[in-house]
Amino acid sequence: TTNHLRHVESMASLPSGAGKISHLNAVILGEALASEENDFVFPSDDFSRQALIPSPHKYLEMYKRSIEDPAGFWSGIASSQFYWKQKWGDQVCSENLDVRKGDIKIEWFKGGITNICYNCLDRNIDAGLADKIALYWESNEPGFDAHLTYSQLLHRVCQLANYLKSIGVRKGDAVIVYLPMLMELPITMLACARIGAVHSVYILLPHKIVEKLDCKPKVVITCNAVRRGPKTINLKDIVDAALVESAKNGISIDVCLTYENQSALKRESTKWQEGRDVWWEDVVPKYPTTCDVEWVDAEDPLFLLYTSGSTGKPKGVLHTTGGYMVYTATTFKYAFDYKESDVYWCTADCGWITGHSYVTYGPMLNGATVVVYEGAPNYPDSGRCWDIVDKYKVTIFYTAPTLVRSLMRDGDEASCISNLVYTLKYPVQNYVTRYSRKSLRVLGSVGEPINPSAWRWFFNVVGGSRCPISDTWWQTETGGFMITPLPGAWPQKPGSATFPFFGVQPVIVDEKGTEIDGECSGYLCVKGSWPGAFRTLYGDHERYETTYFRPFPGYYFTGDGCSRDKDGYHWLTGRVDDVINVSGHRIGTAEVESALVSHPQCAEAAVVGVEHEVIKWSVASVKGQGIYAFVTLVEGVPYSEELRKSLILTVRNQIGAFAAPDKIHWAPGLPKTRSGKIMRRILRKIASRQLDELGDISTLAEPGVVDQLIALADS
Ligand code: 6R9
Repeated sequence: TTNHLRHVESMASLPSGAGKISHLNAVILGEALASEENDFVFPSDDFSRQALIPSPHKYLEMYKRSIEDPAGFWSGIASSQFYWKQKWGDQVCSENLDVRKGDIKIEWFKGGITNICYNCLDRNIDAGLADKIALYWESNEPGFDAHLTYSQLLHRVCQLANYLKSIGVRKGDAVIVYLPMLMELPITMLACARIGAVHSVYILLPHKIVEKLDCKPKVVITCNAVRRGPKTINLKDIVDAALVESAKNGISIDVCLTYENQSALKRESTKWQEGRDVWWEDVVPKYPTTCDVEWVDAEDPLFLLYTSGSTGKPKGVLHTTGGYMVYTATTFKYAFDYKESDVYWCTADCGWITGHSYVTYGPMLNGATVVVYEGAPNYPDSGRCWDIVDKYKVTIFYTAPTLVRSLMRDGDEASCISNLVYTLKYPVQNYVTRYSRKSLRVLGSVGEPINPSAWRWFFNVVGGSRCPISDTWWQTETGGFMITPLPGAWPQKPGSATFPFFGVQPVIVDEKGTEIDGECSGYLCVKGSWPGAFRTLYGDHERYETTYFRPFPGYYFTGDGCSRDKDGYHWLTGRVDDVINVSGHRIGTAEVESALVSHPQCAEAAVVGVEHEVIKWSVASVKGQGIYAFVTLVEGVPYSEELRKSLILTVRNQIGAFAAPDKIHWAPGLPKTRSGKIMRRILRKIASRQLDELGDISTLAEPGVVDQLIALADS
């Protein structure tokens, strides 16, 4: 940290926005500067003036306090901004983070009695937000929408909470939630929290996961179907199949509460199991609109989120109540420079941690107005996001690089307009600029490193060069943001997540676990604990310790690679297993991908390492691993030999000859999870032609792309 503080201190002497306009222009023009590291994008004076953290000085002052006195820093926030039925005991935080000193233990605000649903709803209503819009819901089909004020939301939450109690759900019981982005999803999460039940939300419900659940759920909450783009997806069928599997493993579900999503599928067409299945609309509205809160300890579990580990059993990441509450609310507030008048839209699904922390809890704890969108971001066409931004006057827009790149690929020119109504409303025009977007003031990115070229497009085209981008680095395990820009506080560098959030001490270590100082790259770890950290892997504390605390004793190991530049900015280089070793050069896949994507005709790239001897196409020399790049192209651009050469040349020029891909594999689409992460595990198998070892592809957003890729492998 001393190192980090020194860097920020030197940065504190940088001028803020003033006088930097010409530099900013150079950045806007997209001039490929010699090094990304020297690319500063300064916030405007106007933005900084109104920002919660207006300068590096202010950040530094708060950051120092958060590190020197974490207990004082966090308890100050916890007691002034949240309701506690009873205050925590003598110790704000009690922890052991060193496996050599015994079991890993993290506790914050232990003995404090509270309820996160109360803090999201009742507390804000008491503070005068009863009639403020809590949720705007936008359907997949343009023109269909709904909204709820804070008091209406509380009523809905209480009705469901009462129903759940009536069927026997008690404090500590697990509830499985498999709902699309309807208002009923945050309602369900909040209702569980209100009665102390532990929700476990899924994006996908492959039976492989259900059969391995340790939490012995009795209730599943789902809906019959959802519309995503032109497709109708029958969720209830998926649930039914998963429940058949789980029954074989001794998990019997008593109640499957099913919301009838009428716009997608009518109830007559839904398969039904009498005695187990119940229509939400038939029961929930009959219950009272008030419901007493179940007061819980700060360390009582709030939710489980199963993340499909790359191998073996899924990991049940467990978050508890108090620390998570304080952390998500505080990170949301500062990283998005939140103001009461903001309208916030995060495109993430609630089945991803991003939806937990930054669709539901973080924003609601701040009394924010949140947009929930059911559908596909490019439906009916690639302008939909900006249509929604204009419709609701969205001020903070938070999304993933994968979406930014795909919208960038669809081009600024409208080339295919798929819907008649849209064609009439918007005769061929730019997908982005046909909308005003002037409400936007802060943009956000999460999930992967955002390539500098995608960053610039997001910044210049979407944000009109006006809106800072919060490139938030964090994980399911961390609960909330860890390394993130604070908008307006300091200049950004496109592609860098910048500096740690308050209370977070990132350290970069070498193979031996020794902390390295100054300009360096290595394994990213975290020293000390922060309130939002996960407390265990459900039912497997041993695996928690082995995976996260044993690799570098004394630290939490993130599994990510990271470098720190001369100005102290952090650059995430991807998962450390995504490092390729070519003739002794360690190359992060993210670096090569970034270079490829900076080519004007390349939309997206995924790079994997392959053993040289197994590849027919390899050059004769033995380089250890070869670099195999999958690329998707900007819409309308044909793949050609000339383009292949020019892509390779781009990488040579930007990184060096040693990083030039040995093989370019043209791909119409890439295999991704629903949260937008490229599944490199599958690409590695395709690259090394081990096609019978593809493994489970059921968690892919579009499993069809795998066949396409295989078909194109040797063309
Ligand atoms: C929130 C979330 C965590 C992994 C993480 C890292 C990658 C997320 C990033 C990022 C670079 C960012 N990641 N945000 N890499 N820059 N802004 O994504 O959680 O699904 O658990 O994934 O995602 O590799 O370790 P989760």
